[in-house]
Amino acid sequence: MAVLKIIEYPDPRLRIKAKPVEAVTDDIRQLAADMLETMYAAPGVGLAATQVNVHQRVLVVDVTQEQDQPLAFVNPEIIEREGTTEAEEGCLSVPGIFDRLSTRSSRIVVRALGRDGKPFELEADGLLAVCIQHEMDHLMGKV
Ligand code: K1U
Ligand code: ZN
Repeated sequence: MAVLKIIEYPDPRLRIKAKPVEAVTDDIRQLAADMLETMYAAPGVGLAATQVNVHQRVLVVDVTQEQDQPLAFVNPEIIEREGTTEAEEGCLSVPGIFDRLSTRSSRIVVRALGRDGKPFELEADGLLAVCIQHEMDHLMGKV
């Protein structure tokens, strides 16, 4: 595994819209593993492929204090959303700012492919829901 370089605002590559992954190959699995290592090293609770200058729809999150529940999402889409929440957010691509306020859906259901290439759905709320929405913004080229 490897710790990758996280690109920082105002790098224009953060504005590139990621493309769907065509197949979950060993390269994609390696990318997800490297992204998790990069996220833990930062430290952070999420990371989008865009932030390591890979413009494919892959994101990773782990919001546990123990850092023992890594999740990887390939081609994520939000298929249900409910409620709103005011969230304090940080961004590893905007170092030094950890309290930007945003309005997010408070509960979401995400559909994605896992590292095994199989589809799964995950219901999320709290920090996990906020973090997934933040990473999906990165994949759309939003900072
Ligand atoms: O995508 C990113 O820039 C990562 C970002 C994700 C995020 C955090 C909080 C709310 C929404 C999205 C971060 O991980 S910032 C760092 C952070 O939150 C953190 C750092 C150390 C310990 C715990 C959290
Ligand atoms: Zn961010």
